[in-house]
Amino acid sequence: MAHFEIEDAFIAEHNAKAKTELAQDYDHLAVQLHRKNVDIENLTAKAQALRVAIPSWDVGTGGTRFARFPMPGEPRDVYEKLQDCATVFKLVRCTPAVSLHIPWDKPGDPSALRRFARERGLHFDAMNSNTFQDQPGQDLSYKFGSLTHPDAAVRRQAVEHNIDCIEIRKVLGSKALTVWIADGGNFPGQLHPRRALERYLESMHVIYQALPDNWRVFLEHKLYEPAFYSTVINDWGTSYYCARELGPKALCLVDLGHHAPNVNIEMIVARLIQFGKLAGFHFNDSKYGDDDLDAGSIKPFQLFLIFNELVDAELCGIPYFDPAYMLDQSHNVTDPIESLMMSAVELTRAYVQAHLVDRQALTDAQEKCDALQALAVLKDAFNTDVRPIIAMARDRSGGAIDPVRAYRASRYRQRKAAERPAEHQVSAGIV
Ligand code: LRH
Ligand code: MN
Repeated sequence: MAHFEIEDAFIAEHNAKAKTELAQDYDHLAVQLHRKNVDIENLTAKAQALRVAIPSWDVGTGGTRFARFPMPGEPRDVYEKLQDCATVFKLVRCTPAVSLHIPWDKPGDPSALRRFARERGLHFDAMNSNTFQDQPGQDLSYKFGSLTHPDAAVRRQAVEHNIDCIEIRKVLGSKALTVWIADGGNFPGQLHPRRALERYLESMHVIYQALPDNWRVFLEHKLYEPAFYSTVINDWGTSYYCARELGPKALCLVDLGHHAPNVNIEMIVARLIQFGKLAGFHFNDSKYGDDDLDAGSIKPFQLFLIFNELVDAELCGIPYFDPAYMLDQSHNVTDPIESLMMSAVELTRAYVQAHLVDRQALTDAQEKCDALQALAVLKDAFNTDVRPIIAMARDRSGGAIDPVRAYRASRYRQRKAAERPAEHQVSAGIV
């Protein structure tokens, strides 16, 4: 059965209806920005240049420990996941990279998968190892930990899994491995905090030695869950210490949902930039815990403030500043393709608004201790409606001016429901 794909002609036809209004809104904004000596074309070029990676595990419906409500037309294997990632890329044009999770997406034939991806304009970004679940036929369980498990044999098994991931990646062609471990305890006394961290470093040193030159390993910290009392790599400080101990190829990845409520994440970003250890991000949003909600859906100002630190570093030409931007969300009640498109648009909004900040005026206010003026400079950028810029950027890059409307008009999901009869029974859990 042929696989339905949205054609460029369909997108062009869709855009034709919206071009006039977009041009009017764009020209109007251009006049407003010109008054501030801002060249709108520079911002549109920035919007066209932004790149965000899509996590393969996010194109399926997510769930919680209580339930998961699959929808018709869900991808059933890594190839169908790539079809959906390609559809997101086709409509928003800023997501050519896919981040795989092993073994969820372990390809039988990595070079065939690489070809399939390339034929759809996709390539692979950081790969994620998984020692937080037991796989069928696995010798030793990760119930009580993986890289920090008291039993050296379990640690060895976890190290070997990460090295397997490195081997797969050599064929798939991306140069970063993300290591998030769930290791921790549910009760006081269950873990010896210092011994556990020593074992983490001992295991990570072996993985680090297996990394080819110019590759990077991203350490992902998380405050809690699934461990509910102590987590071994629980915060950015611990992650930073480990990245320093391991060496220049080790960097710290910031998943926005992995912090206690109200933690000042943009400050953590500024620190990791200054220390030369910022790997990149798993963007999402949350109200309480690691809710994995759509980026910018709950705290859009925080997302803007994070990009304000990133753009400030970009403009200051911080050496080796090359953060990886990835989404990591769980789409429990929306069509994942729609949520991923809107989240990519939200990141582009925050990035463009951060480029709108009058850096000289901000520095002047900071140096004069004029707190109100400093906030006003940031708010002026955040309150500027840059949607005409990011829509124009999509249009010029061959994407859809209104990606969700085009996607719905294509009836892609309904067509996939016909192509992909559901195989699985309803289950709980994030994927
Ligand atoms: C852990 C995490 C990690 C992934 C997993 C799917 O909460 O953010 O990045 O491996 O989600
Ligand atoms: Mn994550």
